[in-house]
Formats: sequence, C-alpha cells, structure tokens
Amino acid sequence: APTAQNDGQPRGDAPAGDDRTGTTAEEIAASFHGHLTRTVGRPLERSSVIDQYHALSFTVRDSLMDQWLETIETYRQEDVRVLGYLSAEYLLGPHLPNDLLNLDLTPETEQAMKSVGFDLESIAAEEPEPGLGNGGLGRLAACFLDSLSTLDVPVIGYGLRYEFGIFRQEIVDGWQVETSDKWLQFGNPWEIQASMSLVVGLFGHTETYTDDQGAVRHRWVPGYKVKGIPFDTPIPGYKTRTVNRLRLWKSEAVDSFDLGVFNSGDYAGAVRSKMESETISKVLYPPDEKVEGKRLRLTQQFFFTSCSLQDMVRIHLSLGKPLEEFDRKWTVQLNDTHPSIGIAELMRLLMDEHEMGWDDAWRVTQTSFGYTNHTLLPEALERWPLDLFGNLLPRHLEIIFEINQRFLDDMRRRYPNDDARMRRMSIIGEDGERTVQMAHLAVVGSKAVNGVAELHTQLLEETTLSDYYEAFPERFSNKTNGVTPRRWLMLSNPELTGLINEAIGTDWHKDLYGLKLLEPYARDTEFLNRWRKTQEGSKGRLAAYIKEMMSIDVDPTSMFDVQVKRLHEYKRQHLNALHILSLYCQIKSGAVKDLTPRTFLFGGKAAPSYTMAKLIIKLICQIGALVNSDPQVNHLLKVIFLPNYSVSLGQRIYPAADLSEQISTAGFEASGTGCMKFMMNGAVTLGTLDGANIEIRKEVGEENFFLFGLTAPEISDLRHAGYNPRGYYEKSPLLREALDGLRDGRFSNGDRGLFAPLVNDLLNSDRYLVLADFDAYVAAQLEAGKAYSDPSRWGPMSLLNTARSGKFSSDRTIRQYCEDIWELPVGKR
Ligand code: B1H
Repeated sequence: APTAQNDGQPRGDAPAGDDRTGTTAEEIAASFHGHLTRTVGRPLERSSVIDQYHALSFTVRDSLMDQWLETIETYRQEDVRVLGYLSAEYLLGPHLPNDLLNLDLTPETEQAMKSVGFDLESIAAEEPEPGLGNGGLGRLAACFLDSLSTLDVPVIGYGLRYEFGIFRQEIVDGWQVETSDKWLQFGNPWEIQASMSLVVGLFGHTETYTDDQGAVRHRWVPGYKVKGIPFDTPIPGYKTRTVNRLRLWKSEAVDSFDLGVFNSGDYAGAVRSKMESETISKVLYPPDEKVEGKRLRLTQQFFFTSCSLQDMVRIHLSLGKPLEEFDRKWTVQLNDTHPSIGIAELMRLLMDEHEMGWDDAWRVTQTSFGYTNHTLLPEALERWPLDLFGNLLPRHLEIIFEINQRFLDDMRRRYPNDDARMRRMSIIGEDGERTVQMAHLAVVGSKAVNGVAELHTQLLEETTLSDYYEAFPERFSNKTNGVTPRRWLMLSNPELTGLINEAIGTDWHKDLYGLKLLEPYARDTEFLNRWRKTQEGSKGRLAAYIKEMMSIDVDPTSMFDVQVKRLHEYKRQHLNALHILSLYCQIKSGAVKDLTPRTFLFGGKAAPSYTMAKLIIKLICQIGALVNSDPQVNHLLKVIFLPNYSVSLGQRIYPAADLSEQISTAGFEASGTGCMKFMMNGAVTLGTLDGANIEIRKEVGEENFFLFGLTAPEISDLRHAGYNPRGYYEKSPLLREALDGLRDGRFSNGDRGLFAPLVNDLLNSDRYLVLADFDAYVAAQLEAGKAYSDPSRWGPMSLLNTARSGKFSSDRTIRQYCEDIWELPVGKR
C-alpha cells in the first residue's frame, strides 16, 4: 500500500489509530489517494464524487483483505464445519458505512477525508444500494451474515448476482411507476471475481447405462449448458477479525460467442446463446409472498443452487475428504423453498457424478439440509407444474419421484390404510394440475424445519405442515427472527447510540440484552429529556429530507406515525389509510377539534403486477394530497408517502419514528422484522397479536404496547361462523363515512370509479378482516395519541422499548440456529 510520504498527501493530526487494524487516518488518506490516481485513474482535483467513492471503497476493501485471507486460512487449518447459507435474496444495503463501522474505522476515515478536503457522508451517499432482495426475507439474510461474522461463525452465503435488483419506485400522480435498478452500471468495488467457473446443465434427457463394475447407473444429458461465475463480497464482523464471504453467481454462456455460426453470417444467432444464458442472472423477481410460476424463476433457483452445491463439493474434495462425510463438513440452510431443488441436486451430484449409492446419498443429503419457512400464505408456497419441471430438469424429476415413493412407502407402513394422508403428504400434488410441491420436498429432505416467530411456528405445526409435524415432531423448532443492531441502531442512529453509550457503556454492541441496563433511566427525568431531544433531532433530519425530496413541510414535534414495509393487503396499509380518512372527516365536520398533531409516514413497494396494492398506494397519496393542502386540517395531520423505500431510506426513518404500525391480520405476518428495528430505536408499537409483535409485547410489557384486533383463533372462528364485512360497515358510523366518501368520489375529485375495486372488495369479501378490526384500531390510535401528548408517559415507554429489545438482535437468532440446527460453535476465535 502507498504511504503518506510517497504520495505527498497532507498529514492530518490523526487519532492514535484503531488498535485492532492499527490503521491511521494518514494511512487511509494515502491509500485513498493511491487508489484515486492508480485504480480509478483520476487526479484528485478533477475527481467526481463517484470517483472518490470508488477510491475510498477500494481503500476500505484493502483493509479487509488480510483478515479475509486469514479467516479462510483459519477455517482450512482448523478444519471447521461451514454453513452454506442458500438464499435467492440478499438485501444488503450500502457497504461503505457499514464496513467502516464494523472495522471500527469511521472516525479515522472521516478525518482522512477531511484532510484531503472531502466529506465522508457525501462520498458514502454515492453508493448505489445492492437491492438484491424484495423485503424481509432478503433483509433477514443480510442481518444473518452480519451476525455470523460478528460471532465468528464460518459461513459462505450463496446467491444470485442479479444485474438488476429490486426496481426503483417513483410516484407519479400518486401512482407507483417502476424503473430498473442499474446498480452495477459504474462497477462494484466490493466484489471480487474468483478465477474459476462451474457448468450447470438444463433441459435434455436422462439415460441408463451400465458402468465398468456392471452396475446400472443413471445420467443426465443436458440439452443446454451455462457457466456460473462467482463474485465474492467480503462480510466483516463487528470488531472481530472474521471476514466471511458472500458468493454470488453470474450466468454466462459456455461459449460466449459461436464463431462457427458467426462466420456463416448469422450474427444474431451467434450472440443468441450468450443472451439466453445471461438472462438467468439478469433480474430479481419482484413478487413478494406470491409466486410467479415462470420457468425463468425455476431456472434461476436451480442455477444458483447447483453452482453453490458444486462449489461445496469441490471445496470438500480439495480438502481430501470423502463425500460420505459431506454432512460433517457442511450444514446447508435453505432460506425458504427457493433453493430447495438443492435436495435433488445434491442427490444427483452424489449418485450420478460421484457414484454413491442411494442410501448413502440420502443419508448425507437429509442430514445436511435445514429448511426455514417464511410464510403460510398459500399463494406463496412454491408448486411447479410437472411438465415445466420435467422439461427443464428431467433427472431431478426422476430423483424426486423416487424420494417421494420411498417416503410414501415409509409413511404407508406408519399409517396403514390412510390414503387421504398419503395424498396430502405427497411431494407430488395431485389436485388439479400435477405439481412438485417444494415445501414438501424441503421438509422430507431436511433434518430440521423452522418457522420465524413463535405463533408462525405453531401455526406451521398445526396447519400448513401438520401431517409432517405429526410424523417428525423432533425436526421442528422455532427460531424467532432478529435484526442486526449494528446497522439498525448504531449506524442508522448514532445520536441515540451515543446517548446510550454514555449511560451504560458499550457492552450492548455485541450482546444486545445489555440494553437492560437502561431500564433505571426510565425514571430519570433529565435523561428522558435528552432521550426526547435526541429523537426530535432525528425527526428534524427526516423532516428536512422530506422537505428536500417532496417540498412538504412536516412538524418535527408532531407524532411520527410510521408504516414502512412491502405493500400487501394482509399488512393492511388500507386500514391505516381508512383511519386517517376518518380523522379527516371528523376534523372537517368539527366533531374533533383538538388532536395530537400527527405525521403519517408510509413507504413500501408493490409488486408490479399487484393491482390492488398499487391502488392502495394511490389511495394513500390521494389522502396526502387532500390533507396536506387543507389549512383546516394540515396543522393537525400530514400524510406522506415516501417513494422508493429501501435499506438506506429505512436507516433514515427508523430513528425518527414515534409509533410503529404493525397491523397485519393476525396469523398472516410470519414474523416481521421492521417491528424490531422500530423497537430498538425507541418507537412504541401499535399492533395486532401477530408474528413477532406477540414476542415484542411480551418483552416490553403490555403497558408499553398498543394492542388491538382479533386474535388468530378468533379469526378462524369468525370465518367458520361466516364473516360478513357489511355488518361491520353498517354498525360503525366512522367506517361508513370513510367508505361512503371513497365510493362517492368525495376524496377523488368526484371520480367514483377510482377506488371502487377497493371498496367493493372490502364490503364483499375482505379476506384480511379490515372492517372487523376497524373500530378497535381507531380506539387504539386514540389511546396512542393521548399517550404521546403526555411526555411523562411517552418518555418511559419509548426508552423501555429500546431497553427491552435485546431479544431481537439477530445475534440471538444466530446463536440458536448454531446450537439447535447447525451444530456450529459460536465465538471461538
Ligand atoms: C417473507 C417471503 C417471500 N415470507 C416469496 N415470504 C417471494 C415469498 O419473490 N418471492 O417469490 C419473496 C419473499 N417473504 C417474509 O419473511 C415474511 O413475510 C416476514 O413476516 C418475515 O419477517 C420475513 C423474514 O422471515
């Protein structure tokens, strides 16, 4: 690395330097200057902020590389077991500030940038967010990687290197408009292409042949092959030398260019195969909790899963180990069913490519995998039509048929004469179109199955997977989700972090239960004042951002009431919207005069094909337009839909929230993780008894949580008795006024048709019981508003939410996976 001397750079008065890496501000400045001139190729004076961002990222990456190599070497020498985490999504968020935090180099870097006349914050703002995920599921994978590295657990995260991540959302005239996310267009300084590649087959047919020993064997003769190229991103832990690896696969043509075809004059034909191959890792599928039955999606899943398993097998063999011991060296976690084709693929690799017999291959496979379920929504359970599946993956279909047959033979012995049960449990679904049911394959082929919050796991066991739970209760367990406090508290809320550190020290950074020490401050008025001031600071910064982006004034002393998450009917953003409409009507009619001033903030993307979700966005924006410009109400209410909700936007929002809206229909939100980020930052939850809300309420105490709504059992009773939404409409005057106004075009300049689909759906089916919960929601909101207006009541509630959020660190979650499922030691180094 270049030194300060030979670059002739100004030498700021650097702090002593980090005691772990020993890096000083001078060294950072020197390395930065070196990269700017030699890697990026720009003179300092004429460099753009993007140039500076690249140079600084290379500088930070440099300081990770020694630890990275050291980590890999340690794993090799100590012959540790390694987790292969398979996920179709990683919603990482920006690397630069996070890696600086984890390396403990933020102050030195700030100083280094200042010494060359730049500002770290502005440089960091140039980083395009790697949005390789949709929502909670992808963000969970990213939090897990942070915790795994922080706890020194060996892992390779495997996934797809989408060229286009989650779409960018713009709001035009209140409607969502999608544009493509070209996150790689200026290059990605965080990734390193590994100098190897693997080949993945597709299509074709299978053959039986007799090998040299006279044994009958099977093989797959693919009709088409693609190359998988690995790109590695270092994942540093917080204040540890462990730097794990995220390995994402890019697809390329085996021969990127067919010279023979080209020479014959068919230029288009010569590049066609290249195009088709590269399509596989081109773009992230944007549906969330709803499957898109497209062949390309199955191709993506198989492509990255096959690459990843081949990679594990390759590493395993390079260590000189027999494949019979694969399950001792590796533990493979399936983040939902998206990679569950891996079960058939590992069987194929072991049997067809490495000559293992069925029984050994099955034992190795079945003891290698664990499966995490993330949703009970039937439309999100992956089922592939048999012909599509068999056409793309003929050998895998044969293997799945045999797994199924052996499994059902087994079950038939345990449950004789129970054909209905056999039909329910079969991996091949037979009602209507024949399908491969991936959740069934995942359960049959795994040693462990888990849900992501207590209620969700319980419902999995009692409903969706009940037959399997009855057959293998020992396989099932709960692993309540968590989020990393590094990104979601320390990085996004440095002001609150500083205040907490001052009060209780810093032990909580790696053991979030340590926040318990804050509890006594709930009685310290002076401290509570500082707590509130700090939060008002964050609210002021968000208000400034809103002013800059949307030219709307919001009052930082008003109550910030926030709902940010993917748009989905079960999450009930429209319940929130109906409540705002009702407040609006009451203020207009004079029924309500004094009200705790509120700023309602929304953010979230709708799947591009999800018409109702897009209409709900329009509804929120319409209410915003109505309310924000009306002098009769806008001193009491403001409604903001923040466009393009993302990890970076989340980092601005969570610290500024007073009230956290977690209002899904009970039984539908598997866990939720946004709820945990709010809690850590001192927001109070208003929520239903759903997902992780239940556990949040248990931790924080019922007096510090605003509860409303039907419970999951009440909902199933109501459904059985016959749910009639119109009855609720007729009984509730507030609800009637809001819905009638929507139908009459009162809120849409007389346009009666605009919200008709929404109103009709609510009155006629209301699958998510918005109307049934409306009155209870309004009452809870009133209560929350009152509590907020009394700082002596709100202050302790807010502080205790932070103090009691320890359980919701993903460090806790990862420890539980390590102990119960992966059998991996934690924090050994
Ligand atoms: C969750 C998904 C999901 N559950 C299909 N399921 C997808 C399903 O593109 N697709 O096809 C994408 C995502 N995502 C979420 O997982 C749950 O809804 C949350 O409640 C949970 O907190 C999160 C992490 O476990």
